[in-house]
Amino acid sequence: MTTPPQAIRIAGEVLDALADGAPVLALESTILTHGLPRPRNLETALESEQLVRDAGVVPATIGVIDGEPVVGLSRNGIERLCTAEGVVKASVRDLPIARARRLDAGTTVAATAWLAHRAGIRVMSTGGLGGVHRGASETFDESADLPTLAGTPITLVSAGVKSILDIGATLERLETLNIPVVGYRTNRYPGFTVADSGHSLEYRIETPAEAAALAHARDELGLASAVLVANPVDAAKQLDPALHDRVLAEALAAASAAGVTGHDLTPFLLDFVQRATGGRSLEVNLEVYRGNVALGAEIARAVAA
Ligand code: PSU
Ligand code: MN
Repeated sequence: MTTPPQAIRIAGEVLDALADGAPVLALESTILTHGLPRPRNLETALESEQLVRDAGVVPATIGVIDGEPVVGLSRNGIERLCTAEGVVKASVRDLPIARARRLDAGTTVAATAWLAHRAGIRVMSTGGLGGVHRGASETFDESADLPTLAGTPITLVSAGVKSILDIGATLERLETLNIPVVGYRTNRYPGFTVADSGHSLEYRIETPAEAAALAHARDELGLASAVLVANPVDAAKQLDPALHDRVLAEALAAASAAGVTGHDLTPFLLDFVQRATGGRSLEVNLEVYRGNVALGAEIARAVAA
C-alpha cells in the first residue's frame, strides 16, 4: 500500500485496525448530507456505525470537515455534516475546491471510495451507486462514481442503482469500464427500492467469503477496478413496483420542467420520490441501506480473515 497523502486525516481507531489487519468498513456521507432528510440522516449514521461495531468491524464514515478529508469521522464530525448549513456534495473533482475553500462536504461514492482506498480500506457500503442518467446520450450526465470505481480497487456493496437512472446503460458502462458486478444470492440486478430492476446479471455469489475471494483474485491479477456486490432488498419489503413506476415518471417530468441538471439532479429526484410516496420510499431506502451495511461488515471480516 502507498502512503496516504498528508492531506487526508485518518482516525486513530481506523489506523490501528488497519495496522492490526482487523476489519474496517468505509461508509459514504452524501447519503447523509444530500440523500436523507433530517433528523433521519443523523439517526441513520449513528445506527449504521453501531451495526458495524456490533459485527466486530471498525466503521469509517468518510466526509470533509473544514476542507480536510476525514476517514473515520468522529461523532462530532458526523453531527456537523448531518446538521450544519452550507454542507456541499463532493465528488472527487470537488475535493480540491472544498480543501482550498475550507468547506464541509458529504462525499459521494466516488470520493468516498477514492479516500477509503488511499487510507488502505478494502470494503465499503453505500445505498445506491451513481450511474448513467436518462438522456445521457444528449447530456453526457454520467456519475463520476463509474470511472472512479474503474480505477479504485475496493469491494463495494450497493443495492444497485436507483431507477431514476438509465440502468441498462449503467450496466453497459460498468462492462466497458472493466468493473465486475456480482449479484448477492441473485441473478437479477436490483433496482434499489425494488428487488429486481428487470436486468439480469451473469454472475452471482452466495457468501461473504466468495466476495473476499473475488477481491483477492482481482489483486492477484493486478487489476485496479472495484468489485461491485449487488445486494437486493428483501422482496417482501420492497416499494410497490406500480407506485414506484408512477412516482418515478412524475419525478423525471418535474426535474425536466424545473431545469435541474448536474450534481443537483440526483438529490432532486430522490427528494421528489420521498415526498410523493409519503415517506414510504424513505423507509425502504433505510431498509436497503441497513442491509448493505450489514453485508459490507460481513465481507470486511471475510476480506480481513
Ligand atoms: N443514489 C442514492 N442516494 C444517494 C446517492 C445516489 O440512492 O445519496 C448519492 C451517492 O453519494 C452517489 C451520488 O455517489 O449520489 C451520485 O451523484 P452524481 O450522480 O451527481 O455523481
Ligand atoms: Mn451527474
